[in-house]
Amino acid sequence: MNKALVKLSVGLAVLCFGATQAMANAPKGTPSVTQELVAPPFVPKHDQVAKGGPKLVKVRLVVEEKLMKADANASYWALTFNGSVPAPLIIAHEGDWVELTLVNPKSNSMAHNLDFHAATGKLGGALLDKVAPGEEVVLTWKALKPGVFVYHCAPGGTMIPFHTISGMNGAVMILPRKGLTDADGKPWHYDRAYYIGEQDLYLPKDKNGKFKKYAQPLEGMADMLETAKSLVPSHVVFNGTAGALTGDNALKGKVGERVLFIHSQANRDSRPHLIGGHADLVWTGGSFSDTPATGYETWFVPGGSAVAAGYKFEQPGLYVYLSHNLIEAVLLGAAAHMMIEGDWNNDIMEQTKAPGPISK
Ligand SMILES: [Cu+2]
Repeated sequence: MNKALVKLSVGLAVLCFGATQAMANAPKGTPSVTQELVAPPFVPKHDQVAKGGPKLVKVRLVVEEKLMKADANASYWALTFNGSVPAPLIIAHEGDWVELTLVNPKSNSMAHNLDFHAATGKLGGALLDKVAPGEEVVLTWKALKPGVFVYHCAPGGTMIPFHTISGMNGAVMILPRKGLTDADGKPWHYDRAYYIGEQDLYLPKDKNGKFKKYAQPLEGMADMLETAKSLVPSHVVFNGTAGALTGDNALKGKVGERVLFIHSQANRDSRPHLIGGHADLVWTGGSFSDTPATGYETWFVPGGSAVAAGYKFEQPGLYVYLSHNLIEAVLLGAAAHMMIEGDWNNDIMEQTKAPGPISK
């Protein structure tokens, strides 16, 4: 190689290096932490109040296209990040950077990417993080807005609704550095947090009214999009499957504990309600920059968003956390159980007379 060529290639290398640095913009020396993501309804280990300065929070999502049950009679090709519907909750603090490694193994059939509603620019990163089967990509973005936010796959055109209604969505929680505060601005800490991802499914049926089966995801795409145009879901489920969070899989808690519920719906409106309880605090629209609303019976999750609600449990026993469109909750699947341990308080509720013959 002559001297001029060497100079040119060194120059190009510097340019390329410069471009990489511009995208991965956490300043040199920023401490990094690897966040171990977990399957919902659980949330990764995290500090509610940030310790020290901003960090680079590293997360890894691996695409898995897999068959899942919508209920006992229907299965669907779920397009997932890390194998769950919804995808895992990612947690950082305002001012942190999130470094996503997105891996699309060769065994998959399609390209996938991520649009982070919490991120700023390039369609939420979707223009920078698209990967074909056999590729991986790293995207770094700064958490500018505190709140809870949806992320979802958005590879372009009809693939956007197809991937999103096939389960390819999750949520990010960006906590204020000092943690959450109540309506009076006082610190509000939670004892537990649960992430409820609500999924609307539009599964095609055959002439006999049975749910169709497909050998791989793309085979059912045209049918599913046609069914979806009706805007009438065949299923509305929590955690990917009707009954995934009921019975033995009920969410758990104790009397006196404060529980934070993070509820996301990437495509459709929802209206969470806790039967037998309330929301003490609701961060309407998912924004932690705003003062939370207080004492709600039912709150609203606009399609394409996540919302956080906090409640201190006052009584033990069964609660049902559902979408209070009761048709969707009972007939289509959008219900979870919450089992609370503790001592009953007769001051709050008592059966003052057991059922018996009418006395007058
Ligand atoms: Cu996708």
